[in-house]
Amino acid sequence: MRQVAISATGIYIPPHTISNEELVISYNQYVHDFNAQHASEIAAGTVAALAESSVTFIENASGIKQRYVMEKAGILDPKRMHPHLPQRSNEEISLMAEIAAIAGADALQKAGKTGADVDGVICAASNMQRAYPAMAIEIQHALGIGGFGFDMNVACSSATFAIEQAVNAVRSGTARAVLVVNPEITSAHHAWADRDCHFIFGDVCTAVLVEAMDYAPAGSYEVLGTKLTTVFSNNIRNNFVFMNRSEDSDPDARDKLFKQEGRKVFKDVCPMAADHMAKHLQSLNIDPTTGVRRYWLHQANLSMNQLIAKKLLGSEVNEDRAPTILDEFANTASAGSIIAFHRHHSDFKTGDVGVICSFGAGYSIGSVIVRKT
Ligand code: CO8
Repeated sequence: MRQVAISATGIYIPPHTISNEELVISYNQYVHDFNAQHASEIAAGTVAALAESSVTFIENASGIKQRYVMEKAGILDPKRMHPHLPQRSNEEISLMAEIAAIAGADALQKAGKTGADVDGVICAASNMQRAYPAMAIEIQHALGIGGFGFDMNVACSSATFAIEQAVNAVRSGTARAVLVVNPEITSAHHAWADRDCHFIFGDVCTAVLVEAMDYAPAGSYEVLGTKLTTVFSNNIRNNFVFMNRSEDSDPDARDKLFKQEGRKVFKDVCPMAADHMAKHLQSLNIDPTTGVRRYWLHQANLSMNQLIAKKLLGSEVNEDRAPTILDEFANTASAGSIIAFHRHHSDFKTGDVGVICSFGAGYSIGSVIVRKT
């Protein structure tokens, strides 16, 4: 079996930012408009009045300060509250493929490789722009990559689950290198008019190049192991699907967007993620406290990451041990732990070990343990 490494990562950052202040002003305008429009029903008790959102709540509850988005005006328009993303013709590259090709090219360039050096693309994200042809095949085409391409979705764990597939393909010799891309345009399927979650998500795309060790540049990150776990839960759900028309269900109904029981998710997932990493590290005889230099955790909630680290290590962790990027990016679904790795690995020394870990809908948890060569 071949040894396998992550040789480079890449990123595409969208052109617009929305601060919590901007988001709350727009959301509260929507609340005032709604309450004024339904004043008589609210007075009669047949419609519940909406409550305002607050910047203080958002920052205290989540740690998020801003998010990047592909388009801003539509999201902040209280009469619309979702982005304007004009439909492209079949002759143009699709939006997801475009941002994935940019992030992918960034990773290839950092590894000193071209598309001709890669034998596969996995496009792994929480939502796909279309059912077929696969986004991955369009990205393959854009980057001049041969071999195969396929799409996969394990929500927030899409990236780590895809890295395992890439590692297996390279380890078994079916590919020299596989490019994993995570184009997360969360803004298009987010419930911007729901006070409980309107602040949570942001857009981005990350890329990870997985290569055979004998082929990867010096200083790559050897993959010591990968571990995936799933446990069914309805606490994070989105019912938007190809059958909506045949179900005669409303495609604009609330359940056709991201929906969650945030408190329950927090409570369920923290112990699961800590236990998952503990077992994975134990299987490789690595001590979570002394044997791991850094944890690049999924970026959904700052207190969640603090609690997971505390359960795993028995003490609070600082930014050096478990860096935060969600203050700048918000929750970017599968891309969060990869952005943390992308931004915070240049200080690693040969032999340092780190853990990339995602957790989210499904529930799904994925970890990748790497060692700097
Ligand atoms: N402003 C002011 N007050 C608010 C707001 C708001 N915006 N929202 C809620 N409140 C109030 C509530 O009404 C409540 O008031 P009261 O106590 O009077 O009832 C109080 O604040 C507390 O509310 P919560 O219990 O809901 O607040 P929490 O402290 O639990 O924080 C969080 C909410 C931040 C959502 C938190 O629960 C959390 O982070 N949970 C974990 C979430 C998580 O990790 N989810 C994973 C989802 S990501 C994923 O799996 C990917 C899916 C695919 C991507 C989809 C892209 C669109």
